[in-house]
Amino acid sequence: MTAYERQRILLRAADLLEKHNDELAALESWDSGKPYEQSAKIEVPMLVHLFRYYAGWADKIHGLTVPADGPYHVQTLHEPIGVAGQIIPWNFPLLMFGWKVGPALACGNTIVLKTAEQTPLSALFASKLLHEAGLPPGVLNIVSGFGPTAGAAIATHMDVDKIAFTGSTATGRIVLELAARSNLKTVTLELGGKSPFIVCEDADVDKAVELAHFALFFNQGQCCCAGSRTFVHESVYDEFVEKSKARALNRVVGDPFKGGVEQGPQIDSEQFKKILKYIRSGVESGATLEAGGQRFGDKGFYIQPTVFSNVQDNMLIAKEEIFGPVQSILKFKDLDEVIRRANDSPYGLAAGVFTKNIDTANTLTRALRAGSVFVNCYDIFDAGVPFGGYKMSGHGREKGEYGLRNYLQVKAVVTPLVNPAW
Ligand code: TXE
Repeated sequence: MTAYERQRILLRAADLLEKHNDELAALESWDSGKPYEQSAKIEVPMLVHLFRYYAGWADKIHGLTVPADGPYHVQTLHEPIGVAGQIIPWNFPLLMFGWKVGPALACGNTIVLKTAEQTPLSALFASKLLHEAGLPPGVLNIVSGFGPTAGAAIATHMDVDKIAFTGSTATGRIVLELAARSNLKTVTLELGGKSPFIVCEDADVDKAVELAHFALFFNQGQCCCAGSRTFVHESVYDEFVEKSKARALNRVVGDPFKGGVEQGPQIDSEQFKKILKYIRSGVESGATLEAGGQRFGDKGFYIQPTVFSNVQDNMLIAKEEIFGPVQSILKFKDLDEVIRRANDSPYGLAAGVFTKNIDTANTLTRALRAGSVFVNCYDIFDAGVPFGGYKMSGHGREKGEYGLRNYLQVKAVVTPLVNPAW
């Protein structure tokens, strides 16, 4: 298929996804428990935008001519890799579908994508719409299966040329091993995080509280890049803690299909129990429980928005990914100290910086070892902005122009300038 044909299909797909915004959003919220308003007003529109963005790339992917030494014409061809295996998680099923499928199709690959066991529905419907848009049979194949069987089969398959995985660091390691043991397929990984959110002494405390709250509690706290270590300068610490507590107590928890609800249930009983265990560990290790700490109500996997203050770096709640609505607030004195502590983590996915001082912002953005640094904002996921991790948060970047590199082979073609006289 030509690049122009691929572009037309991706554009038609975006139109169909947009037309079915409400059904897609309903499926997403049924499966995951996230607020319907969030699915309908943020996530499906982002998916639509992402398909238009990658449609725009489809006819702009090309190689170079290289001024090699000697009488040769050298060119590079950018070709599709072949069959892309893709394994996605349950926290953003539609967005993860888009981040993986959009660039892979723009580059001309075929796909076998496995959804998470908890959230199979929205990707099936989105894939149906892509076929309605003109995608030929066999190009995009969705497998609703379990990790250790269907997922592992994709990772070990000798005819799969590339694998893109988003999920836990432990499973990412398994996927990398399976790829190494089979055909050495190339692997991109987007894994866990324990991202610092740094509130400096010059910050407007009210705004910082709101942004730090959003950075942690968005999507029930189930974000790989959640700002889950809130570092606050000692001069504003007490005020920040008081106001964060009040904000958490005001967070609207409930039926995800009710208007105005900010927080639905956690994804499943396993995650629910894991989060409550971390809350117990926070209390036992001596952090101060300021708000929440229990399940919310007596039905479903709801958890009260929880805030801990006086959190120390060596506590489990400050080191491990909780993946739930649990904010840990730590105190710092100066920039060198907070840079050292923020970077003292095996993860490096994202970081937040809240300051009015441009020097402080410049210093922190360069010193922090993270794939995304958000200054005075958080969770900006525009299609053009690359996303991925340093250290054990992963390999490679998704979205933007960088995201295309995961799905392209580079072929060097060398031809003598004049036919050699043999
Ligand atoms: O993840 P898994 P789980 C983190 C978060 C969460 C923890 C566990 O901390 O609490 O991971 O969640 C597939 N071969 N994140 O157990 O197992 C699985 O079917 C191939 C962060 O749900 O990593 C699903 O499709 N695939 C994260 C996908 O991997 C396998 C988002 C993710 O599941 C497999 C989710 C195997 N052997 C959880 N085993 C993020 N980075 O956003 C499982 N899978």
